[in-house]
Amino acid sequence: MHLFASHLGTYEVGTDAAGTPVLHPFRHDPDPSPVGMAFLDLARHPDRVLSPKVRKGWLDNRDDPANRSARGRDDFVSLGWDEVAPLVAGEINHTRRTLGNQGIFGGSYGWASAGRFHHAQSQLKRFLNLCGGFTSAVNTYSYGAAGVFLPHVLGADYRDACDTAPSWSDIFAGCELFVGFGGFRLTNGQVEAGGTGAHRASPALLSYAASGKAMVVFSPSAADAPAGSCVVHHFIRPNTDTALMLGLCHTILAEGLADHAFLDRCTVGFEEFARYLNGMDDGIAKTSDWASAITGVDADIIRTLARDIVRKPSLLNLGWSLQRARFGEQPYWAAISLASMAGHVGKRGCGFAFGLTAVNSVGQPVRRLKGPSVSQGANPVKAYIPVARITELLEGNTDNIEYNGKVLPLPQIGLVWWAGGNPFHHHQDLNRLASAFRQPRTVIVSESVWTATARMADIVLPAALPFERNDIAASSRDNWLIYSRKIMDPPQGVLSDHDGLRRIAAVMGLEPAFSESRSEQAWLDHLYQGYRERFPELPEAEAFFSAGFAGLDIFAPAPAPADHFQAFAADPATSPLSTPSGRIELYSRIVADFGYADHPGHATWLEPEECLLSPAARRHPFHLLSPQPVKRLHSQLDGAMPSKASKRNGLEPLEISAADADQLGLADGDVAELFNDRGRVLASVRLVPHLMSCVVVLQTGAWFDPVENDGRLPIDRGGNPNTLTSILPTSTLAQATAPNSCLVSIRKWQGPVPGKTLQGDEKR
Ligand SMILES: Nc1nc2c(c(=O)[nH]1)N[C@H]1C(S)=C(S)[C@@H](COP(=O)(O)OP(=O)(O)OC[C@H]3O[C@@H](n4cnc5c(=O)[nH]c(N)nc54)[C@H](O)[C@@H]3O)O[C@H]1N2
Ligand SMILES: Nc1nc2c(c(=O)[nH]1)N[C@H]1C(S)=C(S)[C@@H](COP(=O)(O)OP(=O)(O)OC[C@H]3O[C@@H](n4cnc5c(=O)[nH]c(N)nc54)[C@H](O)[C@@H]3O)O[C@H]1N2
Ligand SMILES: [Mo]
Repeated sequence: MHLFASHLGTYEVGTDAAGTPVLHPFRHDPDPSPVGMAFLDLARHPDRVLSPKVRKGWLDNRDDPANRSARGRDDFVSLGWDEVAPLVAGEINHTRRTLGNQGIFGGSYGWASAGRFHHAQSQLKRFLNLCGGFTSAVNTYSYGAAGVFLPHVLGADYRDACDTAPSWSDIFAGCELFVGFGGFRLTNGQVEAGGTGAHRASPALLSYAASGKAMVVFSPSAADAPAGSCVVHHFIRPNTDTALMLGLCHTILAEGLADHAFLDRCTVGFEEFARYLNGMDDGIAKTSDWASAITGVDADIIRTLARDIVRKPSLLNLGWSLQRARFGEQPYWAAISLASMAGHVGKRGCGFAFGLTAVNSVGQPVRRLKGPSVSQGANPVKAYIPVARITELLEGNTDNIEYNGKVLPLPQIGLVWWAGGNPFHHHQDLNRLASAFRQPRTVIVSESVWTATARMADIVLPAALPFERNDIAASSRDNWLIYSRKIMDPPQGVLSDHDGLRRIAAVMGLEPAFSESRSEQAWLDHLYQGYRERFPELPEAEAFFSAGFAGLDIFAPAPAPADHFQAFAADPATSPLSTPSGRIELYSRIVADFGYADHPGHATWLEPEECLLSPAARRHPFHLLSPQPVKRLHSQLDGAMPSKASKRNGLEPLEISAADADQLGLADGDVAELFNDRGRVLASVRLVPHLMSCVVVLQTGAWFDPVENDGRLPIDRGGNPNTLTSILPTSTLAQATAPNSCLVSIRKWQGPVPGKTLQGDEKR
């Protein structure tokens, strides 16, 4: 079978009546994503990068720092690979000479495309390590707060975003009350880093919701609750879930319902936490009435739910979105504390879970195909940043940042090289990021399309699209292995990242070490061999490549693995967690000793500077949420049909309630301007029935397209929410991204809508 693999799933390759290649759903996928079927649109995309490009001002004047202010505004000239390779090699050598290897930033965060060999960051990092190393980045935008903070509370085994949830089969078997904070955005579950052969997350959630078991969902959007006769949804003010959970904890404590046997056996620090709940030090008891005033959730609902959570075998699930907000560590700690007080941790399908339906793999009862990858080698440079501190790094105004009990020195950066990510989609406060990107001497971007990031580069290296090369795709959290076979050749002048880097490595005398003299097929054979060594039940290579797919348990899922916390809860002495105490730390001495005001030693309610309760809401009265896009994968496929069709007159939709729109004098289809002190964005008003008052939504991923505006803040006609969000971190501890804490004002746009800025490769 001829297959194409993507993060949105696997597709069968066919042809239409005219003989043009088309994608069809994979026959073994019970819930295929229609969005991924649009991938081939990119082959004809007007914004395709068709040859290496170099910015004119840089080419003419790269030794004069004044040229940098034209980044993002300048013309480009086309060069051949033979001309661009020595330019790139020259910049690497220049940076090494002047600043050392730490002057190269190669962190390159981003989702790139599925495929174990042609993974853009791995290829670039392998190459840069051969050049002597680079300043790197750690953690993710997805799970940046939880991934750093949870090891203090649950131990290092629970660092990974997909490792806390019980399996769906255990949930069906054991859970009678499922409480969701942050909701279940079903389209999110259709994505998996590395791809999948079978989407099972949304069907699993929907069948739970239809099972007649109780489900309660708290979210500012009613659309986050699945349909079901026993599903109840309550609105909650964004960023206040911690207060709700503390109110639940206080009720349980005050009514004598806490499971002290579990708390004594399996946790440490309950005493400190209880002091806080009772307001012994701050004079504020965290009662249900207190929580109600903060969250907007009725106090009776909180009290009733507290009793239900204790009495019924219950599971608390938190969306990852909650920790992409200011103080985003706290709702996770509060949920662990609440589940511990209820005594459900370790019971089958109960306790707490993070991210069920955030991506497909969370809670999947499958054996995992953890396999080999292309070695990145070792990085001799020790300097790194938590990934969301890129603006501070490039601005160069601070010498160091505090992070997780350490002080990280920030090196001076002369060369930035991004491959397989789009910071002008994913990072916050894009106008400020644009200024930061104008600081280093040279910016290189490896891209297939003219993203806003490519437009900010001095050198753009055109990368083949994922269907223009052969690869093996697999997610280490899934059980499918897919041979993603080339559908067409890349345009002349476009190379895969690997082949492009080979050309540059050749100029630097590093080619044999980089390629190990293997062809693409030899690399795929090598990787497949690695899988077979780990999983001998996989077929011979020849059989795999001709069938197009293989896997573990493909047609009969393996029995569910035991709940993570089962053995621990049964006997913490023999199955301890890898925390200092071996138990769940409801109070962490280590965290407390860091002394961070924004991250105390136990779960704590801290009011974000930007939320509906804060004084800043008097100036900018709307809370902007920026969830994952329904019709795209982040910024990928924004130019393809499903995403284009979701826009109006080319403008990204602003989701808003009818009552809020009415107050603003806005009607459906009007053009609205969202603004705050950081940016201005145009969007098309879309009235929706599911949002609470004063909460509006711009989905992520629309291409940032700033229109210069006489020295005032540029107007982003592309509609990217990150034009408005802030770089303020979740906390000093995790230094993670916090875009879901963002206030904006909204007004009707009176003037004409500016047209799209430069489009088409030939115009560069
Ligand atoms: N406001 C707000 N912002 C957010 C979030 C949010 O919730 N709210 N969520 C954050 C999260 S969780 C994430 S994960 C990030 C996602 O942010 P990113 O991962 O940066 O987003 P993508 O659009 O997937 O970027 C991948 C880029 O790689 C390119 N690419 C694909 N394949 C290849 C290849 O083979 N070679 C090369 N060279 N390039 C390739 C694509 O064209 C695309 O431009 O966004 C974050 N940003
Ligand atoms: N189609 C599609 N799916 C994707 C992606 C994509 O780009 N496209 N990206 C993938 C990636 S990289 C990631 S990390 C995951 C992210 O998965 P999540 O982090 O779970 O998803 P989000 O879409 O950011 O948010 C989910 C919901 O949380 C709610 N929410 C936001 N803030 C709050 C709050 O303060 N309190 C409460 N109670 N609810 C709140 C919003 O209403 C939103 O609908 O999605 C993945 N899935
Ligand atoms: Mo993510």
